[in-house]
Order: sequence, then C-alpha cells, then structure tokens
Amino acid sequence: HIDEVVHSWPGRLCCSRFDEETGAFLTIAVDSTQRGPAAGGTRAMVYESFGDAVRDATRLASSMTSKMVAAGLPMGGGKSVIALPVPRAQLEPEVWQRILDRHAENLAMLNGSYFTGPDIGTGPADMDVLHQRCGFAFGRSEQAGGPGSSAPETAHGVYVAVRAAAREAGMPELDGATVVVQGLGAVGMDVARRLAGQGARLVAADVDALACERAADELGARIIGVDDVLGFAGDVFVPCAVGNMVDDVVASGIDTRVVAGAANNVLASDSAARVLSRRGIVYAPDFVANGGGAIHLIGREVLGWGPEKVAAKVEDIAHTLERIFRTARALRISTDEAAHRLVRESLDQAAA
Ligand code: NAI
Ligand code: PHE
Ligand code: K
Repeated sequence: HIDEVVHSWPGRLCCSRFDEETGAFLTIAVDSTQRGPAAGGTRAMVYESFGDAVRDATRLASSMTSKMVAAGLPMGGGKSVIALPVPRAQLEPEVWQRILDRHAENLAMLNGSYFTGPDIGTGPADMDVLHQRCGFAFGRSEQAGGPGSSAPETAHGVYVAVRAAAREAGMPELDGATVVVQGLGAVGMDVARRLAGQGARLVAADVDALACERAADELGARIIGVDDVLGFAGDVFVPCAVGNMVDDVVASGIDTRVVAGAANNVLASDSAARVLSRRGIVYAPDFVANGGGAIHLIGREVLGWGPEKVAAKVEDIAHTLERIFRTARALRISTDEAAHRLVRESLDQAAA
C-alpha cells in the first residue's frame, strides 16, 4: 500500500507518527504550498490499515489543492488523517485529548506550512484545543473567537451546486424532483433542509438511525437502506457521507440525472467520471461543489471577510461550475477532467 502511495502522489511531504499509548496513527500530508500555506481538515476515523490512512491523507490533500484553486483562495492543500483504534464516539475523552495533543505537536513541527481545520470526526471544539496548543488550526468555535463550523457554508455551496448541475441537466426547478441524499450529518442534513425548502421530494440514508429519524420527522424524508442508496432511481444524487463511494461499477448503476454533493473524493477513480459522462449524468466535481467550507474558513480567518462576503463567494460556485460544464461540452471531456484542466491552467499561469 505504502508503495502505491509513494509512487503515485505528486505532493510535497507526508509524515506519520504512531502513538503507542493510544494506538492512534497520525498522518499529515502537505500537497502544495505554491499559492500559500497548505490547509485542510483533520479526519479522525477507523481505517482498515495504516496504508489506507496514508493513502486517504495524500489523496485528500491533493483535492484540497484543487479546492483552493477552484475557489480562488490563496492557499495550498493539505490534510490530516488520524487512524483511530476504535470509533471516535467510543474513545474515552482523556484518550482523545492525548491524541489531540500529539496532533498539535505534529502541527507545531510543521510550523505554519500547514493549517488544519475540521473534517469527519472533528469539529470546532477540537479546533479550539488545537489552536490553543499550537495556533495552526482554523474553524474554532465562536465562543473561542473563531468563525464556527464550516458545515453551514459547505451546505450552502452544495445547494448552489445541485441547482447549477440540475439546470445543466435540464431541470431549472427542483419542485417535485426526487433527491437522494446519502449521509445526514452536519452537511447532508442541512442540504436536505434547503432542498426540501425548494419542494424536492427527499429520499435519504444514513448508518445512524437517529439521523434518519430526524430527517423523516422534520423533513418528511423517505428513509431507505444504506446499501440501496447508490442505485436508487431519482433525479439528483447528493453524496454527503464518506468518499470513494463511486467506482466504475457504481457509476454504471447510478439512476439519477445529476450527482452533486459534499463528500470529498466521491469518485474512486478517474474512469468513474468518464462512465458518468458517457451516460449523460451531470457530475458537479466534488472539490468545486464542496468548497463552501474552505471559503468560510479561509475567507473569515485569513482574508478578513464578513459572513456576507463569504456567502456571496459561495454563490459564485454556480459560475465556476457553469464554466466547467461549458468546457466539458466543448472539449467532449468529463466534467471532472474539465475541472482538473481549469485547476492545472490556473497553477501553470501562476508559476509562469
Ligand atoms: P459528518 O460526520 O457530520 O456526517 C457524515 C454522515 O455520514 C454521518 O451522519 C454518518 O453517519 C454518515 N455515514 C457514514 N457512512 C455512511 C454510509 N456508508 N452511508 C450513509 N451514511 C453514512 O460529516 P459532514 O461534516 O457532514 O461531512 C460530510 C462529507 O462532506 C464528508 O465526506 C466531508 O469530508 C465532506 N466535506 C465536509 C465539509 C464541512 O465543512 N463539513 C467541507 C467539505 C467537504
Ligand atoms: N474539511 C473541510 C473540507 O474538506 C473544511 C476545511 C477547509 C478544513 C479548509 C480546513 C481547511 O473542505
Ligand atoms: K465533523
């Protein structure tokens, strides 16, 4: 596994540390610092192997580079992955605090070439701790002087992306459209609420029964099994759980006209993008659709923007996507290839 990572990742630095006392394996990947210090969240979850954790960190770090470029933010891409011995919810609080201490030491060692933030398994309260220990963390709680959770602006951006992709697929309105939401966490639930507000019919799945209950009660969502969500017939598929869900086989079975969501690295391979494209499914590239969180964190904490400016920049995701859709149509390439092409052009221009 490590071999595969080393040979295929074009990034700058990937460093790992095993903490014997807690059994946590901590990795930080810095993909690029070309445009500014690297930034990207800390993901804390259970992995099948340490190799999987390193691979996730490096791929997610590269996606952060693309996300920053696509959103026009003056930052590079990085990511932290903490492979936990048991799920976060089952960790004793002292054990988690010790893991955060180790992570803060690692961040301090990178000394500002990389700033972290929240991701799956971490939130503003953890950023409060990391910031207090070492300073290199975005997304502190408002009580601690930070801008608060990135999830609402991420959800705002995903909503904008769903609307733009639906327009491209010939659906100017979502009233009565069937929208299939995978994952009802901080982002998924918020997106679902915004779509329900537009009259969409919600179909949703989550491994967490409580989250499903809330979506059914509050939003009238029809709840389906987590294994049924990927091929469910509808108009829009909104992945808001974990990544690597859509490989070539899944892409061949997706039964919606649009795929637009929050999950980072939703496509397991480049070829999955081509399968979707061949089937006429409009895919909003993940690193564009889910840029709202980065715009919120970097906008508020690096660029000094207020909430209104952040919201306006998040609305611009629609224009970025329209440009990508036009390029894909003109060059007869997938939207994912078109998005990567725009990122490469922008990086090359800056380097020239
Ligand atoms: P979260 O942890 O609050 O929610 C994820 C939800 O997915 C949880 O409710 C979980 O139970 C559910 N889930 C996990 N595996 C599942 C499965 N196999 N099927 C169905 N549901 C499953 O995380 P959050 O913040 O909502 O993020 C969602 C996704 O969006 C993640 O992939 C994250 O990396 C990405 N993202 C989040 C941003 C943010 O600002 N929060 C920004 C950009 C991307
Ligand atoms: N983890 C989120 C993302 O993937 C939010 C984030 C953005 C965290 C930028 C840190 C820096 O976009
Ligand atoms: K989180």
